[in-house]
Amino acid sequence: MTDWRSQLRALMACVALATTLLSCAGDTDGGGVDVLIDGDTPGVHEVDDGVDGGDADAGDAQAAAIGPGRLAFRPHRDGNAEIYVMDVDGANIQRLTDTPTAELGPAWSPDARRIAFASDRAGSWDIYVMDADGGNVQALTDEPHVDVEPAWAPDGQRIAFRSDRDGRWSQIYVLDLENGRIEQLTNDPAAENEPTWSPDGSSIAFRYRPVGGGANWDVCATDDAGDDFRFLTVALDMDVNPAWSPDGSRITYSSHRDENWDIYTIDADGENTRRVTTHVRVDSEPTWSPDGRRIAFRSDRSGTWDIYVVDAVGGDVQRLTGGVGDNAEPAWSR
Ligand SMILES: [Ca+2]
Ligand SMILES: [Ca+2]
Ligand SMILES: [Ca+2]
Ligand SMILES: [Ca+2]
Repeated sequence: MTDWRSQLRALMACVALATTLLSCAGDTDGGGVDVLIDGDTPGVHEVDDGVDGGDADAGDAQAAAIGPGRLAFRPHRDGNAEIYVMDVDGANIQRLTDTPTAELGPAWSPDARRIAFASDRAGSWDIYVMDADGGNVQALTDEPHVDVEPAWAPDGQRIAFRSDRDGRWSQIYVLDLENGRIEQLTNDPAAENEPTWSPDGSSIAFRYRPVGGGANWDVCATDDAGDDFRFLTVALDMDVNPAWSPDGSRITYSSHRDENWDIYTIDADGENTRRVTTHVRVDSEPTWSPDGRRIAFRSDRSGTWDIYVVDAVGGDVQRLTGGVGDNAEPAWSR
């Protein structure tokens, strides 16, 4: 490969990542850049994050206090985006992917044995799945459009994702893992993305913006056939990053409605809005603990992008990552 071509590809990879990240933050359209770079075979890599919690007993006690499960997340500490996992107290960080391209949007299978994600490693954004240790990577989609933001259905048999494959930049599709069939869930001129399943599998919530909606994104939902469309937020500002609680009763999301990005929750019907964080910096990308008692999220409140955890009703915030490498997209296993 000539040097200029290598540099161009690296630049385009950066543009693709930045575009997707901006889209995740809720203030642009995007995700439409395809980059052709061959990927390496992912493996497991131990990484020193600088925040390892000391002796094992103390770490275990801290993790037990926070709750069950593990956290997948997506830092940018290796020159491009990779999928990592860590214990819920921030210890035992492992890198699961190792490619020169971007891996985004980790999503656990309901049994926590597999992780779906999006990558542009084969020349277009596609949905992939790997074992929870980074092995056994398989492509689930393989076509030239942008397929990103996977969300695993509670039955383990379906994955919802965002795609522009019908020519509109953001609709939601559902892939049946048994037969490979892909059904279009939303089909309208508006933009829908960031799907999240209700735990009974009957509904999918997502981020929605009508044509001409500007920055007024909302959290909306349909049933799993795409019918029964309903608004769950109505504030005239950006309401994004929805995640359905494990017991189905609440949905968390990030919103800019109070002049800066904070974490909120609502009942599954949109009632009883509660503001969970009140920090002046950006709090976004919330994900529930499996017991529903905590919410992990991304924030720049310490001057770097890190993963934090807070009680779902609000309160003290605990930092889990050590300030290295733009940590984002936390996903708490079930
Ligand atoms: Ca990568
Ligand atoms: Ca694709
Ligand atoms: Ca709104
Ligand atoms: Ca904030």
